[in-house]
Amino acid sequence: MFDVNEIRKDFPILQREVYGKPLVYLDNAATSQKPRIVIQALTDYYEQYNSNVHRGVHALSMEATDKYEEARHKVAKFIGAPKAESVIWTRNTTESINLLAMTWGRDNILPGDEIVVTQMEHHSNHVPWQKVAQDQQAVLKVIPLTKEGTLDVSDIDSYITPKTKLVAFCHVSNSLGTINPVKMLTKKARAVGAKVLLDGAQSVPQMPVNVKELDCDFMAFSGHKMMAPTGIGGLYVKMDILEEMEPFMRGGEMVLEVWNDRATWNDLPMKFEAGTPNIADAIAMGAAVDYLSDLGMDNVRKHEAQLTEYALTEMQKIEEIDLLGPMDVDIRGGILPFHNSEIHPHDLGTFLDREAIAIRTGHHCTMPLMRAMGLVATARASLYVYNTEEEVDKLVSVLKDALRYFGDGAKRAKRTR
Ligand code: C6P
Repeated sequence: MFDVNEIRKDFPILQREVYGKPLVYLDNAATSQKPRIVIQALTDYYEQYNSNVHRGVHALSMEATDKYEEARHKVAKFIGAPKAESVIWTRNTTESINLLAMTWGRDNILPGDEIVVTQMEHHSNHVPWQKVAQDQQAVLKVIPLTKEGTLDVSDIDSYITPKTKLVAFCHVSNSLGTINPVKMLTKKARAVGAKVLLDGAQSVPQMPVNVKELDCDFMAFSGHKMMAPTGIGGLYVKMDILEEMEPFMRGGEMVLEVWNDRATWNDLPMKFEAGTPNIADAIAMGAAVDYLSDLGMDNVRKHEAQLTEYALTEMQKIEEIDLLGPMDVDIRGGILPFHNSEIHPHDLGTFLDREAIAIRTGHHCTMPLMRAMGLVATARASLYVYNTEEEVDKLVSVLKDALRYFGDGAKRAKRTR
């Protein structure tokens, strides 16, 4: 394992104070903090070899191209992709899924086909499929949840049927923390000839993820949740599918030859990367992957599971709140949503903020899930590799102060499950 206090020294922002108090950053599911080597990779690019990729014959351009493609290799290896070309750079998970929906989705989902998502999807993995279903006269099916916040697979064969073309689901839910049974769902999808899209936005940062072992056809992920800058992410597509897919955007870099009336496409992955790409952030994502690989993703997950277990134990002692999501850390990531029906989560979030504790409040871009749970919003703390038990203690202690401050109503309001 690693020494968390040593790790913290690598993140300049964790040394800062907010309102004169040490920052307790527990909003990692929204975006993670960045280690110095990632920030340095950005500076190095702009100070030493800033230039365009795949275009120039000059030294700077070749250096930038090498570093940019090297980063793709690192990311591919990190997620277990057999080939670097099967990873397309995008801005984030949202863009990855939209790219897939507008290319593969439109070309392969036909009238009467079925797309299956789950009740815990982020809007990014729900709304694009609504659009494909509407446009293609296909049917969108939603796998429901148990009251523990896991997928209710008791009737799974009525959701994944011979009409299913795609099963799209999050590996880890951003609103519940639930780790979904990828292998089981993939097996079900395979049995009916459907493809599988994994939303890895919350899992790739937190645990070893290997697309080959998981046998998914597509996986979307965001750099900014795994220590890389904002504005860079990836879409993994199985090579044989990617070779058949039509381009998403058309323009420079993605073409091989262009005539007045037609064009042919460049090799993979350039075929899907029209225009000047986000070079600096891609290279910095390579640095983020180096950092995480040095820590070891097994260790990252172990730390997360231990801290989550600790946080769940401590937070369960607070009578006035409901903790949402499964209580078994084997099927839970470091995401801790909680709720009290008498106190708006924004009030709790603001109270915590005054003590320099950063959490997220709201619907977390999962409105269908909130609706299914009969809630409008929750408060959510989310952990990462640099968080400590002391920070969890601080959260618990200030949360108790908040509940006292907002009064007796808080106590009465605990929902009965
Ligand atoms: N969830 C959260 O606070 P983007 O914004 O494209 O990088 O990621 C979208 C996304 C897709 N799927 C899951 C499971 C996610 O958690 C997210 C982002 C953030 O929960 C911002 S809403």
